[in-house]
Amino acid sequence: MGFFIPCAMALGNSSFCPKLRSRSVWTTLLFFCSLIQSAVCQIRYTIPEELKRGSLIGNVAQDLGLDLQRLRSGRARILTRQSIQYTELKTDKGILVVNEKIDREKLCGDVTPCSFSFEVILENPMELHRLTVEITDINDNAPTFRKEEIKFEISESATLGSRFLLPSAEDADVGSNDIQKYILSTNDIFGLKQHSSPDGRKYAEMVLEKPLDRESEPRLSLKLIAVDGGAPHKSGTVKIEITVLDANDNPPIFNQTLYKAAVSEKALKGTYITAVNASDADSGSNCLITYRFSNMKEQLADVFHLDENTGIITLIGQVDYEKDKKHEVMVEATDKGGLTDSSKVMIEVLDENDNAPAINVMSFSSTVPEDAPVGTTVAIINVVDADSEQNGKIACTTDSSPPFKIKPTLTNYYALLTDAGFDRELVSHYNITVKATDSGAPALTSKTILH
Ligand SMILES: *[C@@H]1O[C@H](CO)[C@@H](O)[C@H](O)[C@H]1NC(C)=O
Ligand SMILES: *[C@@H]1O[C@H](CO)[C@@H](O)[C@H](O)[C@H]1NC(C)=O
Ligand SMILES: [Ca+2]
Ligand SMILES: [Ca+2]
Ligand SMILES: [Ca+2]
Repeated sequence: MGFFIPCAMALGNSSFCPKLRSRSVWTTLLFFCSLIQSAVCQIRYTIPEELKRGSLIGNVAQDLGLDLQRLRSGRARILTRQSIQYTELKTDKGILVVNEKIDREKLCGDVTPCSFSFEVILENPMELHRLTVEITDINDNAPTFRKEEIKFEISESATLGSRFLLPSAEDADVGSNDIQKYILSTNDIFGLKQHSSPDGRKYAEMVLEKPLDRESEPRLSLKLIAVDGGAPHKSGTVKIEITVLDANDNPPIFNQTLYKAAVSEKALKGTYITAVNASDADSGSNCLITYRFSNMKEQLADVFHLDENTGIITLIGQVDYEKDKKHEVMVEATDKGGLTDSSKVMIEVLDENDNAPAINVMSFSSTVPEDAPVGTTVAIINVVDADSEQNGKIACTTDSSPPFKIKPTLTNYYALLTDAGFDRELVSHYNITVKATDSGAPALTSKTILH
């Protein structure tokens, strides 16, 4: 626009710089009167942004020392190069008012101070006055984060003092209305460290102050709050979701220190004996457990089997009560990280009546004189039964009674005695059957025939 130069030249005699006579509550006024170009007076008003349309900016007539008559006759009007007509000159009152709401953020962004200028022109004679309106910031923008939520995955083994950069917020306002600080929601684990980048932007880091423990707190939800310095403050919040990743910090633990089981000595191969069970507070492969027997006697390795995944112990061989009444084996649980626990399994072998009494004739006189007295010992018999209790409790009898009878002597020994007189002419020869029967259910019997 070319009118500035011609106007400035055309002026020269008509203007003066009036004294400041009025000052509204929220405007300030400054004059710059050039001695060289005395016709040009600069007036500067300062107003806050966001005033309503029609709000008073300044009394231009008064401040320029012009009366309303002169404004009218001079057809006073505003010349501006701005596309938006922010101000309006009310010639009837001689005041400058807001024509269009002014948004400082839109007009100036981060630039401070924020102002725009325009001219008031009068004709007959021509006068040109420059007016500058400075716009001060109000706190009309809250800090905002670009995202609503940010996620972290942090190992529970992270060392104390580890730092995690947090996103910064933006606040379109300037100066003290811009972000002043960050606050982290109250928690026991993370602290906050605030920094300023070289361009003055503030940002924060989260600092690990207490150890993480996935087992007790697998997830943490925190909030980062950005606060500006306006009065009143405005703030913005972003959620911080922390997933605590597992470290193998828990060994497997058996649910019992001793497992008791019993197996019959008659049990078939594949018989279930018991199951051991360890659990591990960790997750993923850190809680995958395998089981094995530890320090097991070699011969038992063919008798018992421990499934490494299920912990189930089965019989794969033969147990014999008569050889071992119980077996004690150690079991070990190992997680994938190599941490272990051990426990004991006591397997009682249940006796079965699987042994018949064994009859041994220790001595036997195959001939007996006809006049042998009643009660003469004919044989000494030893009977043993490998079973125990009732299964090994023996009764010894003979079918040839009379003239013989059996009498227990020492433990496991029996005597076969004559129980009547003999008459060789009647019976010259006897076949004596001795029977030994245990008290098992069912009972087992052995016989032997003496002749
Ligand atoms: C192991 O024992 C725990 C409790 O002691 C139980 O919750 C779990 O189901 C058991 N595991 C198996 C495989 O039986
Ligand atoms: C331990 O685990 C075994 C196998 O799952 C189960 O039978 C037993 O009841 C558990 N013991 C306890 C004390 O929970
Ligand atoms: Ca603000
Ligand atoms: Ca603002
Ligand atoms: Ca863990």
